[in-house]
Amino acid sequence: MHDVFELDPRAIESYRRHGHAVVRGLAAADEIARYRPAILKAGQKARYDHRPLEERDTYGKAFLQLFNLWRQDELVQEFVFARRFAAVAARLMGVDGVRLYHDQGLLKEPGGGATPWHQDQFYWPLETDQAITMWMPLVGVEMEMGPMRFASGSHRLGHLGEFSIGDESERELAKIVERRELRVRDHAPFAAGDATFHSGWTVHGAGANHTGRMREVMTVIYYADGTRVGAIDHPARRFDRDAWLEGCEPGDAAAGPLNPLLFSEV
Ligand SMILES: O=C(O)CCC(=O)C(=O)O
Repeated sequence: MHDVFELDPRAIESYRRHGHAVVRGLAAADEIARYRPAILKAGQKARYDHRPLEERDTYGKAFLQLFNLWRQDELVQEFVFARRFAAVAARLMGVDGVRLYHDQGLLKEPGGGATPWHQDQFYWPLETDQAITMWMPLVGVEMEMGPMRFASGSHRLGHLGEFSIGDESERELAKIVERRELRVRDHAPFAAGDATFHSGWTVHGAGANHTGRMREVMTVIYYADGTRVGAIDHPARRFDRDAWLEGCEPGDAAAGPLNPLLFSEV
């Protein structure tokens, strides 16, 4: 994958102001065609929830969540480690370097439910506000397939409560979005290889998949190089520290063996 990408300054402004931005054509169609089969194959191996859709709770119905696919396949690793993607993440946040937190495939099945409102950073024991997710469809995604939606400006509100993703996060965060009159934005429709980026504190969710097609999305989470591990003061943050920050204790640099530096200006 080549490194060069001309980032539209309007994306930087949107990210800083609203907590989310769209970057069209970040990966080309031929690149998606090359990496998609490997990502889907790795995803099949990583699938841990084999219950039928109707037996799952709200969170389980929203998508199949397939973690750290880069560890399964060299081609997937090339995609997840792409300097081009990491450079965009760094430029949006205005930092010199970014490390990998983890990747995840998010497959919203035909008939899959809505993704409840939530804040990602509730899960992340990272002492920084400079953390970001790239969400990249591997297929065209129109409104009916359940693209992401973002509560603009919510990243500035910080940690809004100990809400893991589910019915409670949907209910409580919807109240905040309404009370504060936050504008809800999506960037649909998407071509394969377009991407959105959102900040760790941005309140976001997604619609249900009303089509007969799988909404195939790959995500990569990055944080600023130099970030320290935060307090392990919630079971969700303990889970994340153990899973994604191997060997790192609170106060340590968040730079374990699973957190390579994917982009550095220096
Ligand atoms: O793809 C979705 O439905 C939700 C994705 C999401 O919450 C995320 O990438 O942070």
